[in-house]
Amino acid sequence: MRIEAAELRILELPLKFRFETSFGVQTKRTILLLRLFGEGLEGLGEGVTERLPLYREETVASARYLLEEVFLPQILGRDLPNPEALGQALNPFRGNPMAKAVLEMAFWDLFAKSLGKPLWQVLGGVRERVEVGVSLGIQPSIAETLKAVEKHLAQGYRRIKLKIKPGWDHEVLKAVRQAFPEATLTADANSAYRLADFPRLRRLDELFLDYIEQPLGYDDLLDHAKLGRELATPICLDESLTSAEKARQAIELGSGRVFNIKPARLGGHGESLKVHALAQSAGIPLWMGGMLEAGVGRAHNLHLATLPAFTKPGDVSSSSRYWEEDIVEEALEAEEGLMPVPEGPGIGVHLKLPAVERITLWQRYMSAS
Ligand code: OSB
Ligand code: MG
Repeated sequence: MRIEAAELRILELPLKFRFETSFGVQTKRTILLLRLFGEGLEGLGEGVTERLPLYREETVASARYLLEEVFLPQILGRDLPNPEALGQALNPFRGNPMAKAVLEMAFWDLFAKSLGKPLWQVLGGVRERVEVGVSLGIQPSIAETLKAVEKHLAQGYRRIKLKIKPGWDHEVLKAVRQAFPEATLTADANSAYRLADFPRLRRLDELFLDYIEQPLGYDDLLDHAKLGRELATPICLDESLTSAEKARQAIELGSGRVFNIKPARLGGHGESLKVHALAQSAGIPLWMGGMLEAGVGRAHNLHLATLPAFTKPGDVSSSSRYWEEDIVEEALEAEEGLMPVPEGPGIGVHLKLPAVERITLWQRYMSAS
């Protein structure tokens, strides 16, 4: 597959809701969108960096810099037979998995299209629908939280995840547990606690959460292992898992009993497949995370979530929850808590170009000389 050209854009897409977490409030996404062109086909990738490094260290600006100045010049005009070859081209550059993932995932889309197959089949998926739940931001009150939980359970979502932080944790979770004794509930702290908060975290054990996601440092493995030995509730890692090497260390240390996979955080599908294999042999259940993706990232996530070790509901809910108008033609909508994987070659979604144009803040077209 010779890469003939690339188009990189920065889009700004307003969210339908205010999404509050322990690290801040989001009201819109700033999206890096990559179109890769080769052999008459187009591959699509969507970045998950934001303007500020509040979730992990990378930003829209750092990812754009690397894509424009380093990664794309490196591969334009080159003939890359498969995603492994692209991985090798990116390998000398350290870190920056989110920037790498934009290109890597666009290339997988292109690669699957060149084979004429849906991406999920090329990745080794085993199902055509993905079980999903929702991630609910911190609400203004407990009453509003209960209303939001009720609404999404009624829509058929199979798990409710609540964002928590010190001071917004036990009380709200207990109210939800009392109102919905049978619901599958989880909590995501986005690194808001320290090991010294153990007494506070231990109180959550009485609420029978399926897991608590990333309670401690965004890059930590050791303290999560220590905390995990003291809590009955399993710990799930999100932020700390940025590579297969980190996943191997997490398994060896016992840092988490559940893993959240986000291909865009791990450097792409190739690295995610390695984590999937490690988790499978260690008996660690996986679920597909989300970063408020628009249609391109959401489609990629759905394809990867068809692999066998994804046994818990993911954060890949209906596109219409997030956006008045998405950037792809296809509707990505859940029914009874199941998201159908888009059909057709590659990721199976097509850009709605007029909508993309309207929200483009910046763009650059680059071609092989
Ligand atoms: O920690 O999983 C997270 C969104 C942005 C950044 C981090 C996270 C999230 C979510 C939203 O929880 C999941 C989604 O609905 O896409
Ligand atoms: Mg998380």
